[in-house]
Amino acid sequence: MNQPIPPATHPDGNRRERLSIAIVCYPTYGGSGVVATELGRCLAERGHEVHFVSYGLPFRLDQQAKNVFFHKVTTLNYPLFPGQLYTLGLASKLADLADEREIDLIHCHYAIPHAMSALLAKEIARRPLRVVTTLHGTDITLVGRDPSFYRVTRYAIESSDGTTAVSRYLAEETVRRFCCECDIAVIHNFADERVFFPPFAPPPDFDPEEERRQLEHLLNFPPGTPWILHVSNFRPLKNSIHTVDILHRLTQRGIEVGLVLIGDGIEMPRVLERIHQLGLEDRVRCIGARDQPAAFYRHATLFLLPSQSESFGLAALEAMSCGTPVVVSRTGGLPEVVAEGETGFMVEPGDLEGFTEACTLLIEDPTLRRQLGERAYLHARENFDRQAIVSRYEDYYLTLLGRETKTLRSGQAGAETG
Ligand code: GMT
Repeated sequence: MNQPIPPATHPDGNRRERLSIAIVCYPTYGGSGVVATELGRCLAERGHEVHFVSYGLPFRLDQQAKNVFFHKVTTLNYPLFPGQLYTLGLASKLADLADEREIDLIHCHYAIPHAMSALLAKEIARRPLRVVTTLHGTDITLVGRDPSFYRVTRYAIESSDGTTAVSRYLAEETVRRFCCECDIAVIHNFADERVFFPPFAPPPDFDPEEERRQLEHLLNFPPGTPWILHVSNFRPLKNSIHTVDILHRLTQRGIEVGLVLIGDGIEMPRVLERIHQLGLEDRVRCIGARDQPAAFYRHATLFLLPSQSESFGLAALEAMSCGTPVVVSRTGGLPEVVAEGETGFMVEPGDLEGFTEACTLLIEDPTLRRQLGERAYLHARENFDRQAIVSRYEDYYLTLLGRETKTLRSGQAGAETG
């Protein structure tokens, strides 16, 4: 006989109903997969049963963690089909899972095609299900806008039981572009403070100086060289190539500086070519995709994100959580994450001279750098608190499920709507 399942424990001391949640995300190097993985892990730590469903293991997922399960979607590749019908394979997997593991709710990260698969699974499954869709960025600003997907994206947003967006900017863009007749809850992203902490506020038994020495050994820049960090999935809208142009301008100003690139993507060959064209091989380190980038964030001189568009900019938040000032584009949701002149600088996308100037200021003024780094850390902790954000998702689920939320602290029920 099944043992009674204890209610989920919650850091505010209340106990909540234990849910069985399916999380659908992309497994590849990218912010939406990271957010999905970190959220799922935190929900599992609270006692919920969390099932990740994707075509590959999400790149930061620890399968050994308690209450965490991974289900791989496989699809038939048949000569009549123009491509693999992932949407259908995913729907089928979700419907099976819902029945077998008594799933309460499917949480889709990135609308296309995940939300459509989840809605189909909801039709097929033999138990009632709720579907939550979190919009992350290009699912609205690029892919979903494409005429070939527009109607389906709009339908998916309107038909989900709940839709959230990672920034006010993205919620407003969604309403504007899709004329959606639904409330979109804004729930910002978070960075896990147990992993992303600064060298000046380390946990007990952690030696940041030893970590710095190891990193210096790995990077092998001349001793004392400041270095800029860029972390992205190297797609064209990240403007990663601009990091090399900015480095070039800094060296033309006579500034000794290095550049560390973490991640990979279709723009990488162009970036490598530009490094070669400008003769900057000695100053750039291409590290590739890392599932544990925190040490790099912690010891970088500054973090650079010159994107053309960015609905949130999770990498900037991770850098700030590590006490590193940021230089980012003034675009999309980044002004909701970065406090201008307080935690870093914002520059118009494409303004290479403006980016170079902001980097120069930080590289040449250690006092300013330290002040901004400290404020960045505090800003991240105060405004993007992990536990508070996980609780908002949890409350959102319970409200949609019509479940008991009366144990919540007053004023906490539900999310801000945009
Ligand atoms: O929209 C994308 O490009 C996909 C997504 C990803 O998987 O990398 O990135 C988006 O989601 C992140 C997590 O919410 C945000 O931090 C990124 O700003 C956002 N990317 C864009 O808007 C370009």
